[in-house]
Amino acid sequence: MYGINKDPRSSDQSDDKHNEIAMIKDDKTALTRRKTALTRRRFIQTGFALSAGTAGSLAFNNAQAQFDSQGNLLVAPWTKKTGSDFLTPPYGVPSKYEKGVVRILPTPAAAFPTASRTPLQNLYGIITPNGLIFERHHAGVPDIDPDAHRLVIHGLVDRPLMLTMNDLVRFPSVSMIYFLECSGNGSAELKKRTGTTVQETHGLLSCCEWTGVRLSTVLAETGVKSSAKWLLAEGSDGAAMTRSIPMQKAMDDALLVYAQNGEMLRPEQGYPLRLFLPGYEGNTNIKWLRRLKLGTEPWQTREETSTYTDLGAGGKALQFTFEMGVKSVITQPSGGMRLKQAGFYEITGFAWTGAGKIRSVDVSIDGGKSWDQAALQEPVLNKSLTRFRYPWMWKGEPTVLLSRASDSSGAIQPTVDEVLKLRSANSVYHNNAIQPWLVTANGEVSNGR
Ligand SMILES: Nc1nc2c(c(=O)[nH]1)N[C@H]1C(S)=C(S)[C@@H](COP(=O)(O)O)O[C@H]1N2
Ligand SMILES: [Mo]
Repeated sequence: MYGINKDPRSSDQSDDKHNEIAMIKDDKTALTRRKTALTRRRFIQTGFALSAGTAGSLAFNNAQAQFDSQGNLLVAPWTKKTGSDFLTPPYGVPSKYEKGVVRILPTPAAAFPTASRTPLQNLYGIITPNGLIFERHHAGVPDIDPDAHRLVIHGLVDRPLMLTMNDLVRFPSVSMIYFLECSGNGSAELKKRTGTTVQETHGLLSCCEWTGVRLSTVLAETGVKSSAKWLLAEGSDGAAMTRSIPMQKAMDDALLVYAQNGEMLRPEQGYPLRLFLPGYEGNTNIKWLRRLKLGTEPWQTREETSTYTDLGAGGKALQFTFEMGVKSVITQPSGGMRLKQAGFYEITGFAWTGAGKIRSVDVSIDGGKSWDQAALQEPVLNKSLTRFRYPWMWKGEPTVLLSRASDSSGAIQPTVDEVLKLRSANSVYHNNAIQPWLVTANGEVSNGR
């Protein structure tokens, strides 16, 4: 009845294309599959319409408009001709209709922007595409020739080593999916509402499949003296970013990473080599890594004394806060969006924790009066973003949407008041507070901080 037996692509095609289409037409299972898909879509529409009470109150258009008077599915103009040739440049880019999906600099614009933010509201699944990963650099992005790059390992080791990139890629490698969050993510929001969108409030966050060699594998090659308790990691950028890392972490799950999401690191992510410390604050993941030194104590570098310490309730600096706390945020709907009509929406977002795995995410659709468990999308991985989903039938009432994560260590995401209780007024790092999104009766969604 929907005219699906008449394949719209069979008109106006080259001979080769024609043969392809003929093969598809012969494939009865493919046709049956399409028929079932259409019927199922119809059923879902009816199902939602029934549960909402009135037909047409939902955000789906009547499929009838897609068919001509004989009941044949209408054919779009782009179906009637051959598409464009292979696109240039040969490295592919998203559709031109997606050009609004980009990283942004902070608002209001900083005099010297040092971070760009990931458009979390536009992401699907858990992986951040390489062109959308937030960047944080303290002295810009260096231009490093991988053939000229060296990693030196020295200090309390049996055999100091200087490794080229060619040496490093010869080691046994691993690929792991992990999140990376700047400990300054949401720092301004600790004091007051500053951001409009989730990109502005939470965009110093990404999740990739990282490929490299385990640091413990490389350290087995140098030998580690038993007196070694700390590791110094130094970047070769203009900031010479340098942090002290406990040896326990270095031997546990630390990676020397040279690739992300299936290709070599992007320059802004540390090309050609970065340290990756799963679950640790972003700053410790030293990019453009050139040196590792083993020692007995932390070095008290600038980035762990004057910055990247948390001010406790009495104003005393707490050192160190390596592990990122349990956190979640709803990305759809989120600040700056508008719900065009009452009806069904899927509430979805991310949850993550530096402590291990996400155990559960609760969602409130009534400003925290009641909470209900969201579905966690598999895979739920160690120190990775976890996608959660919650079905919501919005009746048009003004409300507040919240999400609250808990993790495998038993930690539960706090409210902003609970975070502030443990900190002094000038504290800026590690804001893992629950994010409220206000929804007005006309569907506008805004930051409820
Ligand atoms: N060498 C070096 N490493 C660095 C930085 C830097 O400025 N220089 N910035 C750090 C900070 S503060 C963060 S949050 C992360 C950001 O990683 P990304 O730019 O790949 O997202 O890198 C860290 N590693
Ligand atoms: Mo950071």
